Amino acid sequence: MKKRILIIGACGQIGTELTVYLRSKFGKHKVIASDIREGDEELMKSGPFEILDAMDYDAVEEVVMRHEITDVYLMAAMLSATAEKFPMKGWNLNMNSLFHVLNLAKDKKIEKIFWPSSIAVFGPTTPKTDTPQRTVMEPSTVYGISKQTGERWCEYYFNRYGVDVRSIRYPGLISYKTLPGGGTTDYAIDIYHKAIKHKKYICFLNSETTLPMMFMDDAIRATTNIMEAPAENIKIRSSYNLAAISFNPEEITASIQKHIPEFKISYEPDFRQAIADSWPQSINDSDARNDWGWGHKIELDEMTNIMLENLGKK
Ligand code: AKB
Repeated sequence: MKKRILIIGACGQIGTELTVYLRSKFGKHKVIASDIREGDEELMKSGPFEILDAMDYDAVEEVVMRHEITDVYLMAAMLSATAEKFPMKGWNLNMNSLFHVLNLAKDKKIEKIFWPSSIAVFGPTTPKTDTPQRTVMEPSTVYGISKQTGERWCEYYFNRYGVDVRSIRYPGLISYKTLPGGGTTDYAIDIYHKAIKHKKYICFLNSETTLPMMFMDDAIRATTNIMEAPAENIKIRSSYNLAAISFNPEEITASIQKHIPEFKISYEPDFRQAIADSWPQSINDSDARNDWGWGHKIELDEMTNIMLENLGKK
């Protein structure tokens, strides 16, 4: 098989697990991991790795040509909370890296792109529940603006140049292998770490902040399924809504207390509350389900079992 994959941002929360999964599926030498710095030992030992700055077009092109890459997964991004602190850095990273891979595909140097969008494309004027695929989108964060703009460019490059770009709007992703960095949904990971270590957690969102979330295994399955689906099934070339579970801090606490009854949560909302309040509570993902057979598997309590069991071992 000719397929050769480059993962840009392979040491991040999604990239780490995506790299391991794709290497197990296609063989370790077919999957080149890259990031601006080295990742954990397991990832570094698992196959070829390149130090690569996603903002440097020449460097990305050189790695693509040298390794005869066909598919790029562009996982490097600055997430919502960090991008509010560094707006121009967030914008530049999120947009420039996308243009680099879109232009490589336009010039036929690669064949296929995966680019992650987010529920952050929605804003305060979007319907909050069962948010449709097509609806009002007025994102109020730098990250959301960059993701919505990116979606427009993906669709444009598909329509104008035939670029095979595929994308999903990730909800908050929960995993135990690699920590996330700088997101608003990160509390839903930190809470498990603190429950095990200290039996208490101070949450930066209030108790009623319901957000769409997903366990990482489901997210990896969605990512690889959309990339492997026949091109004609991918009818949306901006980005697909994707849903699994929705919960608030009170509900995840109750789920943890089934295992750790003495666990306590308290609330000290900070600037991330406004970001969370601007996002939907639940997502309608019927297009993804109909077009390429998406369906989530892991519910809240099962996720809690997996998280506590695996973090408890560390
Ligand atoms: C964030 O919180 O910024 C991300 C996201 C929802 O895209 N996890």
